[in-house]
Amino acid sequence: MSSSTGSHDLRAVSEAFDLRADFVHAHPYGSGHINDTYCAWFDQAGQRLRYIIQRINHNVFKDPVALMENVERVTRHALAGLQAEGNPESYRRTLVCMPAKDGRPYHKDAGGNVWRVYPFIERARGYDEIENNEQAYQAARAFGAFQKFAATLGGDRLHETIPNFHNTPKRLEALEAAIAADSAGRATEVADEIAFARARAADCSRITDLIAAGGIPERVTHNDTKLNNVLLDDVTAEGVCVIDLDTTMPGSALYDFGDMVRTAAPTTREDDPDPRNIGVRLDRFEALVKGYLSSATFLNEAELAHLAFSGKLLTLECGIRFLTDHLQGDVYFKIKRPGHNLDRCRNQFSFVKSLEENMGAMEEIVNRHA
Ligand code: ADP
Ligand code: GN1
Ligand code: MG
Repeated sequence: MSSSTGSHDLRAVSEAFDLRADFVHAHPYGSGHINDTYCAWFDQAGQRLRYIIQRINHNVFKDPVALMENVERVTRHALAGLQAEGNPESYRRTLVCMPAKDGRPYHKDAGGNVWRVYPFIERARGYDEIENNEQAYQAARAFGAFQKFAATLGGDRLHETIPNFHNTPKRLEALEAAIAADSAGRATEVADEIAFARARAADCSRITDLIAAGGIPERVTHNDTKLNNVLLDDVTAEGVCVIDLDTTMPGSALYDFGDMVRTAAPTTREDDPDPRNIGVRLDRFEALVKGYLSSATFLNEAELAHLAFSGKLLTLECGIRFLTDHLQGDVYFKIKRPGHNLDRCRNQFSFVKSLEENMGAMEEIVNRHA
């Protein structure tokens, strides 16, 4: 069987890890925009099992070793907590870093790529597009529980794997720089999108101002809570495992709730090329609020007061990032077709408009449940 996927030899990579199993084959897996993810099958003493093998995108994450230090700390703490409570599925409820043969939680290859291996979480999956309110409820409940557990981490502050990741004013500045440079010659054709972003500069700084003034606390947050970053049980839909921990670091609870709204409250997927298809479903939003508040029991008044706004902010920020990447020639997010980032940007900005139109109703929903 072939072990070479693209330019990477997955058999060779897996041999750097202490898996005590024979490599069978590997194939690209999932729809993440950042890392190179593979599902790799092994034979262990006659039993087939699979692992997730990932190459960390070191263009996006400048210090993959520091990133893995974060991931190792967070996952060890989660496993210890699950075992202490006697959870019968402790290795299914958290990611676990499989050790490399040198004992590290990662392997650096001759080309400078940093690789890691996680057990494949079976009988659960992540969704690119939401199907029902129960999924919204369970995903939000799982991310809220993740924040609650992360608050018990203790020790040093986690590394900031991407500095200013959700600093929306800085994201707007990056857009202005990309417009000025216009390195791909695309600025004139996106004048409407540029105007849309500029008209919302005041929104961009609303949360960062509150954080600076001390009204909104820093917490350990996930920072990438899109719906497909939590695996839901195939049978019960329960959120069994929060994944994609690369951006788990100091942040605001609102960044996490906002990104759930961005990905679990719309009527269509993030890259639907027809922006008219996207709008907010208030029943989905309500399910998110209920699920999140069922586990995130620690929020202060200012956080609660900005839950509805956070969805708009994170969607605006993501649209700004897609537009910036389009202007820079698609250097950050993986794309599958020309104009993909522009489609994503238009879709996100259209969702921002729908959120603006429904802000009163969303605030009323939060008030009813908070
Ligand atoms: P990216 O940062 O590129 O989004 P992720 O860590 O989210 O990378 O992984 C990409 C996809 O791989 C996920 O959306 C999920 O479908 C799948 N995946 C990742 N880790 C696991 C795991 N341990 N078990 C099962 N599926 C996984
Ligand atoms: C990326 O890695 P993935 O696909 O889960 C991105 C998020 C964006 C998201 C948009 C490290 O998430 O910030 O919101 O795409 N992750 C990083 O879909 O930039
Ligand atoms: Mg992901």
